[in-house]
Amino acid sequence: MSRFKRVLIILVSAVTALALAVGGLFLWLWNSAGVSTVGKESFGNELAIPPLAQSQVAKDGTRVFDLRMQAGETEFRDGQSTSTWGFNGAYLGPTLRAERGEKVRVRIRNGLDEASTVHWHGMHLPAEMDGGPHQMVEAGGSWSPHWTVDQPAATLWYHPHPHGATEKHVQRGLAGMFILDDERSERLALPKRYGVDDLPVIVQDVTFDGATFDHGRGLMQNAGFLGERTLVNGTLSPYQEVRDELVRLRLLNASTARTYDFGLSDGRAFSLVGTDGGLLERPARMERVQLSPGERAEIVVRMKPGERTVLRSFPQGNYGDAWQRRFNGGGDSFDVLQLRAAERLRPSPALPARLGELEVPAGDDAVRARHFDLERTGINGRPMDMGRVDETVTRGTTEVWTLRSDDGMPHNFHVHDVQFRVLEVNGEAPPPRLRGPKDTVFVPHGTTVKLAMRFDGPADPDSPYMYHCHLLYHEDEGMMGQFVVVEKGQRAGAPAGEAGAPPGEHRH
Ligand SMILES: [Cu+2]
Repeated sequence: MSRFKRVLIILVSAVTALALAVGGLFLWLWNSAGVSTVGKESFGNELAIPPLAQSQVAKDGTRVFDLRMQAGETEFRDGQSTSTWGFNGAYLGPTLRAERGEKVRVRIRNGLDEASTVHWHGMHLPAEMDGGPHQMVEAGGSWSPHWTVDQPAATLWYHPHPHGATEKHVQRGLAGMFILDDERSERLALPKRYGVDDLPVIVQDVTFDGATFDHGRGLMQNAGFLGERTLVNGTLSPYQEVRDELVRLRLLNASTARTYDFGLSDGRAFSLVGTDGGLLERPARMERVQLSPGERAEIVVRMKPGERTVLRSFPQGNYGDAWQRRFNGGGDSFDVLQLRAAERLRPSPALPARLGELEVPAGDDAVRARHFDLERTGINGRPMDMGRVDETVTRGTTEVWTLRSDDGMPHNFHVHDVQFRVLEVNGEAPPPRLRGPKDTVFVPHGTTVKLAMRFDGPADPDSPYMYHCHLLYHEDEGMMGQFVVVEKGQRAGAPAGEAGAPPGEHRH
C-alpha cells in the first residue's frame, strides 16, 4: 500500500470516528433533554395552602399588611432540608387579599443579606409604589408602599424585581398571591371558600441536587432554567381532597422560564372564568389553558364523588420548532396536582352564564401605536438601561402595542400598571383563553400579538414602569424597557440610573 493510501485511510477513519462521536453526543443530548413526570408522581403529600395574610385596619381605613423577606430552611422531602427564601416564612409567602376601593399599605422589611424589591404583578398603582428595579430595599432596610385598589377582582401576585437578579430571588422562593375582590365577584355564584373550593395553585419547576436546589441551565436551554419536577405551593407530588362538586383553581405560573399547557389527565373539559386581570365576560369551556411565566388563569373543574383526576401539563403544539420543543421545554409534560373527590360532595350552584363586563379597552379609541421587537439581546434592539426612558405615554389615553417575536426562542411580554386586551394573534382574533384582562402574554417564535391598553395614570415623569420578557433569565440579561406616564404635553424626566443614585449620576 502506498504511503498516500495509508494516510488517506487513517484520515477517513478519523473523520468517521469524529462524526460518530458528534452524532452520539447529539443523540445523547437530544434524548436527555426531554422531561416528563407523567405517571411517575406518587401524590403522597397534602397540598400546602398559603395562609391568608393578617392585616390591620388603620384609623384612616387603610388595610395594613406586614411582609418580611427572610432566609430559611424548607423540607420539600422528608429529612432533607433545602436553603430557601420566603416572605414571613421559609418558602413563598402568605396570600394578601383586599377589596376594590380599599386603601392598602404593605410594610416590607428586608431580612435578607442582599438588596431586593417587591413588585405587585398585575396591580394598577403609582409607579413609585410598583416595586420595580427603582424601588430597591436594602439588606436590613424597609419600604412601605401604599395605594388604593382600583381594578376588578383578580388573582395577582407579588415577587422581587431587582434588575439582574430577579431569577435568583424568585427561584429561591420569594413569591406570593395577591387576591382582589369586588362587589360583583362577591355576589357571583363562583366557588369562593379559600383553601376549600377556591384553591391557590402556584406552580414552579425545580431540580434537586441532593437536598439543595440545582439552578443550572442545560446546554441548549436558551429559555432559561427548566426544572425536572413541579411544586405546587411549595409541595412536591401534591394531592388535594375536594368536598364540593365544583372546585376553582387559581393557577399561577410562578416558574422562571417554563411555559405550561394545563389540562386534566382524563381529558375532561373545565370552565375558564378568569385570566390575569380578572373575570371573563362569560365562562369558556376548554380542555387546555396555556400559561407562560407570570400568567394566571382561574378555572372551575367539576368533580364526581370518589373519583381522582390529575392537573397535568401537556406537550405544546405552538411552542416553536422541534428543537425548541425538545431543548426548551415545549415537549415536556408534568403531573402537577392530584384532586381526590370525597365519597359525598356538597352540591355547588351552576356557574353563572354571565360574569361581567370587561374593563380593558377595545382599542378603537387608540391615539398611538407602538411596536416592540422581542429579542433576547434587547427589546427593539436595546438592552435595558435604568437611566433611559424608552417610551413616554400620555395619561388618560389608549394605545395599541404590537409585539413581534422572531429570534427562534420563546418569549413573553409583561406590562406593569395596566391590564390589556389581546386584539389579535398573527392577524386573527385571539383564542378564548386570551379574551379576558391580561398583563402578560406568551409570544412564541414567529408570532405577532396586538394589544390595547389604557393608561389612567397617575402621571409621574420621573418614575418609570417596566415592560419586559417574563422569562426571568431573559429579563435579567436585559430584555426589558421603561415607560413613563405623563400629563399631555409633559416630557419624560430622568430616572435614577442605578438604584439609589440621584438622577444624572448614571453608572454604565
Ligand atoms: Cu424572553
